[in-house]
Amino acid sequence: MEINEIRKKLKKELDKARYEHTMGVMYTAGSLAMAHGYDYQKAMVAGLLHDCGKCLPTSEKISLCEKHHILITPVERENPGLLHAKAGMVLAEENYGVTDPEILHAIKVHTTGEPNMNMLDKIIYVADYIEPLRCEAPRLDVIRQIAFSDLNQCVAEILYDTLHYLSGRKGSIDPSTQLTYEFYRPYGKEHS
Ligand code: DGI
Ligand code: FE
Ligand code: FE
Repeated sequence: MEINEIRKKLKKELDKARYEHTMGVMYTAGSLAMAHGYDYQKAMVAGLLHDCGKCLPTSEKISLCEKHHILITPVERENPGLLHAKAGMVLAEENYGVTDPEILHAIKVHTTGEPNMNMLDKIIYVADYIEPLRCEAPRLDVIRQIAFSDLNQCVAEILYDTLHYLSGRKGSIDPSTQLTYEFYRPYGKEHS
Protein backbone atom coordinates (compact mmCIF):
# COMPACT_ATOMS: atom_id res chain seq x y z
CA MET A 1 0.00 0.00 0.00
CA GLU A 2 1.08 3.55 -0.70
CA ILE A 3 1.67 5.93 2.21
CA ASN A 4 -1.39 8.10 1.45
CA GLU A 5 -3.61 5.06 1.17
CA ILE A 6 -2.33 3.81 4.54
CA ARG A 7 -3.08 7.22 6.06
CA LYS A 8 -6.66 7.19 4.84
CA LYS A 9 -7.29 3.72 6.19
CA LEU A 10 -5.68 4.54 9.54
CA LYS A 11 -7.80 7.64 9.92
CA LYS A 12 -10.84 5.36 9.97
CA GLU A 13 -9.30 2.82 12.35
CA LEU A 14 -7.92 5.22 14.98
CA ASP A 15 -9.61 7.81 17.16
CA LYS A 16 -8.78 11.45 16.48
CA ALA A 17 -6.13 11.89 19.18
CA ARG A 18 -4.39 8.66 18.18
CA TYR A 19 -4.39 9.71 14.53
CA GLU A 20 -2.85 13.09 15.42
CA HIS A 21 -0.20 11.32 17.55
CA THR A 22 0.45 8.97 14.63
CA MET A 23 1.10 11.89 12.29
CA GLY A 24 3.51 13.32 14.84
CA VAL A 25 5.38 10.03 15.11
CA MET A 26 5.51 9.65 11.33
CA TYR A 27 7.14 13.04 10.76
CA THR A 28 9.39 12.78 13.81
CA ALA A 29 10.59 9.34 12.69
CA GLY A 30 11.31 10.76 9.22
CA SER A 31 13.29 13.63 10.75
CA LEU A 32 15.27 11.33 13.06
CA ALA A 33 16.09 9.14 10.06
CA MET A 34 17.45 12.20 8.24
CA ALA A 35 19.54 13.16 11.27
CA HIS A 36 21.02 9.68 11.64
CA GLY A 37 21.43 8.70 8.00
CA TYR A 38 18.60 6.18 7.72
CA ASP A 39 16.00 5.75 4.93
CA TYR A 40 13.45 8.42 5.93
CA GLN A 41 10.62 7.02 3.82
CA LYS A 42 10.88 3.65 5.52
CA ALA A 43 11.00 5.35 8.92
CA MET A 44 7.85 7.31 8.02
CA VAL A 45 5.96 4.13 7.10
CA ALA A 46 7.00 2.49 10.38
CA GLY A 47 6.01 5.61 12.34
CA LEU A 48 2.70 5.80 10.53
CA LEU A 49 1.81 2.21 11.40
CA HIS A 50 3.39 1.84 14.85
CA ASP A 51 0.07 2.19 16.72
CA CYS A 52 -2.21 0.64 14.09
CA GLY A 53 -3.32 -1.96 16.66
CA LYS A 54 -3.99 0.56 19.43
CA CYS A 55 -7.73 1.00 19.01
CA LEU A 56 -8.67 -2.68 18.77
CA PRO A 57 -10.62 -4.21 21.65
CA THR A 58 -8.47 -6.31 24.00
CA SER A 59 -10.15 -9.52 22.85
CA GLU A 60 -9.11 -8.84 19.26
CA LYS A 61 -5.53 -8.03 20.21
CA ILE A 62 -5.37 -11.37 22.01
CA SER A 63 -7.00 -13.35 19.23
CA LEU A 64 -4.76 -11.82 16.54
CA CYS A 65 -1.68 -12.85 18.52
CA GLU A 66 -3.02 -16.32 19.21
CA LYS A 67 -3.97 -16.84 15.59
CA HIS A 68 -0.40 -16.03 14.57
CA HIS A 69 1.18 -18.09 17.36
CA ILE A 70 2.74 -15.03 18.95
CA LEU A 71 3.60 -15.61 22.58
CA ILE A 72 1.57 -13.57 25.07
CA THR A 73 3.56 -13.14 28.28
CA PRO A 74 1.94 -13.10 31.76
CA VAL A 75 2.66 -9.36 32.06
CA GLU A 76 0.93 -8.76 28.72
CA ARG A 77 -2.12 -10.72 29.93
CA GLU A 78 -2.20 -8.53 33.02
CA ASN A 79 -1.63 -5.31 31.01
CA PRO A 80 -3.25 -6.03 27.64
CA GLY A 81 -2.53 -2.47 26.51
CA LEU A 82 1.00 -3.68 25.86
CA LEU A 83 -0.33 -6.07 23.23
CA HIS A 84 -1.09 -3.31 20.72
CA ALA A 85 2.55 -3.59 19.60
CA LYS A 86 2.46 -7.29 18.71
CA ALA A 87 -1.11 -7.07 17.36
CA GLY A 88 -0.03 -4.01 15.35
CA MET A 89 2.75 -5.98 13.73
CA VAL A 90 0.24 -8.59 12.57
CA LEU A 91 -2.20 -5.96 11.28
CA ALA A 92 0.52 -4.04 9.45
CA GLU A 93 1.30 -7.18 7.49
CA GLU A 94 -2.26 -8.46 7.01
CA ASN A 95 -4.22 -5.26 6.48
CA TYR A 96 -1.63 -2.77 5.26
CA GLY A 97 0.49 -5.04 3.10
CA VAL A 98 3.80 -4.42 4.89
CA THR A 99 6.36 -7.09 4.04
CA ASP A 100 9.55 -5.36 5.19
CA PRO A 101 10.77 -7.33 8.24
CA GLU A 102 12.51 -4.26 9.74
CA ILE A 103 9.29 -2.24 9.74
CA LEU A 104 7.35 -5.14 11.25
CA HIS A 105 10.00 -5.62 13.93
CA ALA A 106 10.05 -1.92 14.84
CA ILE A 107 6.27 -2.02 15.37
CA LYS A 108 6.55 -5.18 17.46
CA VAL A 109 9.07 -3.77 19.93
CA HIS A 110 7.99 -0.11 20.04
CA THR A 111 6.36 -0.18 23.49
CA THR A 112 8.87 -2.03 25.67
CA GLY A 113 11.94 -1.82 23.48
CA GLU A 114 14.32 -4.76 23.27
CA PRO A 115 18.04 -5.11 24.02
CA ASN A 116 20.36 -4.30 21.11
CA MET A 117 17.74 -2.67 18.87
CA ASN A 118 18.53 -1.82 15.25
CA MET A 119 18.41 1.78 14.04
CA LEU A 120 14.80 1.72 12.87
CA ASP A 121 13.66 0.18 16.17
CA LYS A 122 15.35 3.02 18.06
CA ILE A 123 14.01 5.69 15.72
CA ILE A 124 10.44 4.52 16.30
CA TYR A 125 10.92 3.99 20.03
CA VAL A 126 12.28 7.52 20.40
CA ALA A 127 9.86 9.20 17.93
CA ASP A 128 6.91 7.72 19.83
CA TYR A 129 8.14 9.34 23.03
CA ILE A 130 9.16 12.77 21.70
CA GLU A 131 6.66 13.59 18.95
CA PRO A 132 5.50 17.21 19.27
CA LEU A 133 2.08 16.48 20.81
CA ARG A 134 3.56 14.52 23.73
CA CYS A 135 3.66 16.69 26.80
CA GLU A 136 3.27 14.62 29.95
CA ALA A 137 6.77 13.13 30.34
CA PRO A 138 9.45 14.90 32.40
CA ARG A 139 12.53 16.59 30.84
CA LEU A 140 11.17 16.25 27.32
CA ASP A 141 13.17 19.29 26.22
CA VAL A 142 16.54 17.65 26.90
CA ILE A 143 15.40 14.23 25.65
CA ARG A 144 14.21 15.81 22.37
CA GLN A 145 17.60 17.40 21.89
CA ILE A 146 19.56 14.21 22.62
CA ALA A 147 17.34 12.33 20.11
CA PHE A 148 18.95 14.13 17.20
CA SER A 149 22.54 13.57 18.32
CA ASP A 150 22.74 10.23 20.17
CA LEU A 151 20.02 7.59 19.76
CA ASN A 152 21.55 5.15 22.26
CA GLN A 153 21.77 7.77 24.98
CA CYS A 154 18.27 8.91 24.16
CA VAL A 155 16.89 5.37 24.53
CA ALA A 156 18.71 5.07 27.88
CA GLU A 157 17.25 8.34 29.21
CA ILE A 158 13.72 7.43 28.05
CA LEU A 159 13.91 4.02 29.73
CA TYR A 160 15.19 5.55 32.94
CA ASP A 161 12.19 7.87 33.07
CA THR A 162 9.75 5.17 31.97
CA LEU A 163 10.85 2.77 34.71
CA HIS A 164 10.52 5.53 37.28
CA TYR A 165 7.07 6.34 36.01
CA LEU A 166 6.01 2.69 36.00
CA SER A 167 7.37 2.02 39.48
CA GLY A 168 5.00 4.66 40.83
CA ARG A 169 1.97 3.03 39.24
CA LYS A 170 0.20 -0.25 39.58
CA GLY A 171 0.78 -2.72 36.76
CA SER A 172 3.95 -4.71 36.43
CA ILE A 173 7.08 -3.88 34.57
CA ASP A 174 7.47 -6.05 31.50
CA PRO A 175 10.73 -8.07 31.56
CA SER A 176 11.55 -6.63 28.11
CA THR A 177 11.38 -3.08 29.46
CA GLN A 178 13.73 -4.00 32.32
CA LEU A 179 16.16 -5.91 30.07
CA THR A 180 16.17 -3.09 27.55
CA TYR A 181 17.01 -0.60 30.27
CA GLU A 182 19.87 -2.78 31.51
CA PHE A 183 21.25 -3.03 27.98
CA TYR A 184 21.11 0.74 27.35
CA ARG A 185 21.97 1.95 30.86
CA PRO A 186 25.72 2.28 30.03
CA TYR A 187 24.81 4.80 27.28
CA GLY A 188 22.96 7.06 29.74
CA LYS A 189 24.69 10.24 30.84
CA GLU A 190 22.11 12.16 32.80
CA HIS A 191 21.83 9.44 35.48
CA SER A 192 24.68 7.03 36.08
O1 DGI B 1 1.01 3.59 22.35
P1 DGI B 1 1.54 4.88 22.90
O2 DGI B 1 0.71 5.41 24.02
O3 DGI B 1 1.80 5.91 21.86
O4 DGI B 1 3.00 4.59 23.51
P2 DGI B 1 3.62 3.18 23.91
O5 DGI B 1 3.36 2.16 22.88
O6 DGI B 1 5.05 3.45 24.25
O7 DGI B 1 2.84 2.78 25.20
C1 DGI B 1 3.01 3.60 26.30
C2 DGI B 1 2.43 2.97 27.50
O8 DGI B 1 3.02 1.70 27.73
C3 DGI B 1 2.72 3.83 28.72
O9 DGI B 1 1.49 4.06 29.39
C4 DGI B 1 3.65 3.00 29.55
C5 DGI B 1 3.33 1.61 29.08
N1 DGI B 1 4.46 0.71 29.28
C6 DGI B 1 5.69 0.72 28.72
N2 DGI B 1 6.46 -0.26 29.25
C7 DGI B 1 5.67 -0.91 30.14
C8 DGI B 1 4.40 -0.30 30.16
N3 DGI B 1 3.38 -0.71 30.96
C9 DGI B 1 3.62 -1.76 31.76
N4 DGI B 1 2.67 -2.19 32.56
N5 DGI B 1 4.84 -2.39 31.79
C10 DGI B 1 5.88 -2.02 31.02
O10 DGI B 1 6.98 -2.60 31.10
FE1 FE C 1 2.20 2.38 21.07
FE1 FE D 1 2.52 5.68 19.91
